[in-house]
Amino acid sequence: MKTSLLTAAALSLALVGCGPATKVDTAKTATSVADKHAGMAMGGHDDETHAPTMKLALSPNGPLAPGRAQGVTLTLTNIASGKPLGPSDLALAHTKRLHLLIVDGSLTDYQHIHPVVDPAKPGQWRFDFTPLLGRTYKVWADATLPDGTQEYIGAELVAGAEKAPLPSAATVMTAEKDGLKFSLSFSTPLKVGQAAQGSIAIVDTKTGKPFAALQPIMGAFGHIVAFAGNWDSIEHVHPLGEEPKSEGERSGPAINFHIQPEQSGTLKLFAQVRANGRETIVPFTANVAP
Ligand SMILES: [Cu+2]
Repeated sequence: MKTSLLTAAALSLALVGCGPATKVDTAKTATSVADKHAGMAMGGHDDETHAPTMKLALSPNGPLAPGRAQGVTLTLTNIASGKPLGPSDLALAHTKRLHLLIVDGSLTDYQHIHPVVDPAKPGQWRFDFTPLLGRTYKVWADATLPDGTQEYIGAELVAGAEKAPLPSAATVMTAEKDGLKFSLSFSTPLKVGQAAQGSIAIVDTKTGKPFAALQPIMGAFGHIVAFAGNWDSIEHVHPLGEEPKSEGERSGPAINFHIQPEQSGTLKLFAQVRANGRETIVPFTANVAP
């Protein structure tokens, strides 16, 4: 496993000069990959796998129900020390200490939430969650340790007994929302273990012209998250291109990223951008050849 990952890393270096995308299977264990964007920007490549070091626990303050906001208490614990982790134990990544990527079993209701710390309860975080569906959700905490090691730590939240249908496998490469049209393409057909560059071109639907006024959102011009169809893994996606240095900066008309899928089959991607002062999330479905 270690060897294959190293090979994959070398391959991705050769192809696009970026680190490996790594499957994380936290239903059982959480693999992690050092995901050093700063290092990447400077040409450094010190990605490597580690055993999971953190554990995630979620406790809703009441029953979760579709369409209703519910407070949830979150504890992130260092497995070795048993110590709960607060903001000072985590590094800033994309302007936040902790990102939650939440998705239901059909991979349709995706939400990106930033928990906050309760000053009265050290070691405890909280967030409000409004599930749209009465199903089980997977919550992936995206946390970066001060040494730059990034981990995805998974846990489940049950919002009802409804069984989620399998994610649709039909390819969806375009999306339209909030006056923008998004078209996804890949430099090469997606294949397990093979690096590819993805690009999402954005057009203003009113004028039909390429849209080049993307605003910074969490220290980037766009965030892309990719879930494998088995619902049990999240793929590493590395944004490419310059990061904004000020709020006034604009970018477009495309956002580019690097991905190296670790799972074959359906791949669901969500792109999150900010334009005209509004945040927009759009879904895509691609397929990864074995
Ligand atoms: Cu986030």
